[in-house]
Amino acid sequence: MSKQVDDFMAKVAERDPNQPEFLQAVREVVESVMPVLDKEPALKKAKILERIVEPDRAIQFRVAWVDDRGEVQVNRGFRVQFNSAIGPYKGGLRLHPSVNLSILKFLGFEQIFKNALTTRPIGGAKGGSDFDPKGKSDNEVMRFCQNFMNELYRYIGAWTDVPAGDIGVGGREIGYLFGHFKKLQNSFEGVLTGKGLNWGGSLIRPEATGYGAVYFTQEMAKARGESLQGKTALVSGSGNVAQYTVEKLNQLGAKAVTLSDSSGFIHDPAGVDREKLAYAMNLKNVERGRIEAYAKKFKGVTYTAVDPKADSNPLWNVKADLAFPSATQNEVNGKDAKNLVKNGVRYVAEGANMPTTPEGVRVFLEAKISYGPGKAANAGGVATSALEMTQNAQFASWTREEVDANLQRIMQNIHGAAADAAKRYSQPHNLVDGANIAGFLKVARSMFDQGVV
Ligand code: NDP
Ligand code: 2IT
Repeated sequence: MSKQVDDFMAKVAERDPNQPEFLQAVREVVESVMPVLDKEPALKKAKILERIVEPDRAIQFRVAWVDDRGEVQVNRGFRVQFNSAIGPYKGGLRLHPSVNLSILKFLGFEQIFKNALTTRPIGGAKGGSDFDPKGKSDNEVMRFCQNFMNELYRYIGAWTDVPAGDIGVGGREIGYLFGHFKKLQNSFEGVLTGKGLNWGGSLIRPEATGYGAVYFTQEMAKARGESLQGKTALVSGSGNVAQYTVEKLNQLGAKAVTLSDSSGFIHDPAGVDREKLAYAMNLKNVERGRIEAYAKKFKGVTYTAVDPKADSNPLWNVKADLAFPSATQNEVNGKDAKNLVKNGVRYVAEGANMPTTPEGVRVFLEAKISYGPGKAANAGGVATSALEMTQNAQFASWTREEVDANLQRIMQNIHGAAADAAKRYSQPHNLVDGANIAGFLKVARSMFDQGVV
């Protein structure tokens, strides 16, 4: 089997040798689905795997804008429309200096299977820019977003492609993007999700990724006859996903003891309670400050600067029961994973996309801990985006309770589908295979039905 995987990957790598993140994401899926394809000769003959690794299209464009000093700035914008077999393209926009085609292709590729797992009719896409929002004024962010939309608007629409937030894109950016799309197209439509509540947004969408990751963990705990009550959690990141992960953990009687940003992490052994979380949210969302300030504000909290080039991240060496990597890709390497397992972490749920390196994934699977890969564990965000699309299409607004009940049901279904596929095709504890196979089969069969396109 590994020869078949290696041969397939050699062909993918030949086309895109300089896209390491994309190749990493593809290999993981190919390793999971290759044995299944051997039992599905029709899908094999139709070359579904060869087709699914090629995006429907990848759009790249110039974004020129003028900063507050009057200087012209030039950024690169992208939208990778990966697959529309089961619905309109759907996936976030990332604004971060590291953004390039490899990163957006890995994200768009994973989005295909994640979106299929949500049970909603949404295809896979991702986009963004190497624009760095750090240190930019609101006006600069608005000008950037408007110029980004000056090109993007041609390719998106409520029935074509519906972008949303990701790193560096939250309510503020979605507002600027939506306002400018409406200006250009003269159409008030559900073209973006994560909108404000007064103009077509859904309750619970801001909370959904973090809440969903915790609901998913609850399902993994139930499968072991356990609950999250009284458990201690490591959370990385301090943005949208991390914040609402902590909120839901608190509501369920668990305790988060860490938060981080790209400079370092805080360790708060007493736990990030409601009041401290409110402080952290204001710090990150309003003041747009650094997480280090949290350690200066509250007693008994330590701050550790993290060197991204070091061979491990000390955050993952803090003792706990649960871990929620919720910052960025490849933030947990093999050594970090070993530290987590050694310290007794038995549940890992990925709020971020592909936060664990392949070596780290192997450590979790070999240790047979409960490990929820990003495509499954963080699917609550995009699932609730799909609920926002449904409300927009109906000109309706559901209550908080309705959306939350839907989200919980969807996370239960995702866990169930991944666990069933793992049992049927792989090993019962292997939710990586389970999520990849369950997501893949739905899309693959849809592509097969629709002919060679
Ligand atoms: P935010 O922009 O709100 O927060 C990102 C957080 O991660 C910040 O604390 C940021 O620190 C940190 N971070 C970003 N890049 C790096 C890096 N290269 N190294 C270390 N830390 C970094 O983004 P989100 O919370 O929305 O996204 C976090 C993760 O969750 C991403 O992987 C995203 O793809 C994924 N995700 C998001 C969903 C959503 O609905 N928003 C849905 C599903 C997955 P700093 O402030 O220093 O940059
Ligand atoms: O990675 C993701 O699933 C997201 N950033 C959310 C995408 C969406 O369309 O809500």
